[in-house]
Amino acid sequence: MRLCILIISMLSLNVLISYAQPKPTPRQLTWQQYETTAFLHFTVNTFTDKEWGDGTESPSIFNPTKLDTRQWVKALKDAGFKMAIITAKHHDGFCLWPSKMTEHSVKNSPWKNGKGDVVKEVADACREFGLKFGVYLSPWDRHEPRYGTSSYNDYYKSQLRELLTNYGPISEVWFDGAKGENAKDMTYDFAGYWALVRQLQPNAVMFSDAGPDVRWVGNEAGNAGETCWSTINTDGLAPGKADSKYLNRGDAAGKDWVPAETDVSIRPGWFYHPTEDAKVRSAKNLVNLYYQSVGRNSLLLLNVPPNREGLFSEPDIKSLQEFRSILNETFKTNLVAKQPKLTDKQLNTFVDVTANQPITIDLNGEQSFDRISIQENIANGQRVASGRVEYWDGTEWKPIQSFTTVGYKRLLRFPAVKSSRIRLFITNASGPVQLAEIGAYKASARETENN
Ligand code: FUL
Repeated sequence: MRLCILIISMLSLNVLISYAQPKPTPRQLTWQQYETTAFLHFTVNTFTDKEWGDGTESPSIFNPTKLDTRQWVKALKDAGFKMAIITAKHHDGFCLWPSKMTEHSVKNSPWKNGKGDVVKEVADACREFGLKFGVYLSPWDRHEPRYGTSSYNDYYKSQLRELLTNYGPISEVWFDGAKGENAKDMTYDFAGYWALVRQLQPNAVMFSDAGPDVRWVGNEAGNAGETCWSTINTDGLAPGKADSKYLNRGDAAGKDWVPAETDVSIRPGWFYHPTEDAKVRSAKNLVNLYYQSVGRNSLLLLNVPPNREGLFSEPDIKSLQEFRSILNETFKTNLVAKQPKLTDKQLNTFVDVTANQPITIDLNGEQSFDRISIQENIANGQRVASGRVEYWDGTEWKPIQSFTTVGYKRLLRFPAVKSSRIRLFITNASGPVQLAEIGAYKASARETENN
């Protein structure tokens, strides 16, 4: 009898454990599938040639005479980006919208005679072109005199409220943890900020180093961990204080679903600098970033800084266009033979896979391919810890590549092989695996050529 009770309680514990496995919220799941999103760093720094303004900049220097947010957003749309996040206020404290809380804003700039609102123009362009819209509001503020006192939290929340109520739906709010070493002591009321976002924009995901919805990938070089779990333990983590290696890899045993966002700039700096016009990442370089972020279960947040005229510069637009055209060419034709669940581009139709029981996948006859894409049905969590793919060479199975985590997407790159069949081994998993999609592709020559 006792044994029976013990077994029953162990079984229910098991059920509890499997139910307790972290899963994305609907807003996180939607966000992850955007894959490529854009950052827009724009402020007084654009005119001073700085990366961090010190808060003494005069609003009179902000004068982007040809500002055209439609040009920015159209370029992003054409390049397949799904969201744009504007630096409404960077560390210098200058506001790109006419905040009622301060005079340090566009309302005292010559641009549009002080009647302009960059945040509104970006929000409107995003709506017009069908992109989601997000805002960055720096907690660290080097201009506002209240900074360093508890009343700054009210100031910050009032600004957040303005952004969250006057510009339509907001899909992401970015909380930067950065702060200069000699900055005044300030205890930010992050719990209060986050509550306000949940109340006013419940569909928005919130980014900070440590979540709550989206975490930093731990570097600004465009590199998600080779192993990248969407789970971490947020206990004891705080914006600006998290361990970057931990964030880069995530944590297989983490109890919180907080996927990694890979933020990186198309230029060396986050803001526009004329001297960097010749240092814009090439399309091929951007494609590599895509593999290192989206292809490792992360999301690419690529910064494209508008210039002093208020426009995207030509070299940036050219790289963006070519980037998407290469990706489109590479992933145009899935060489895997069509099957109802694994090639329908739906995460929620999947095949259950057991660890160490290979599944064989037919291609459309003999094919030459050098890319493989694998996806899990992350709506139900992330389970794959390691695996490998092999190809049939006519006589035996030969290895192609081993991998660790999969999650939303794992992209493999390898020298081309010719075959009509591949097989997939999941060698280790933290629970039952739901394999959602598999693809084999031949990369565009523009990706693989040596130049
Ligand atoms: C950092 C900031 O200090 C940089 O200026 C930039 O905004 C980057 C995205 O985040 O923490």
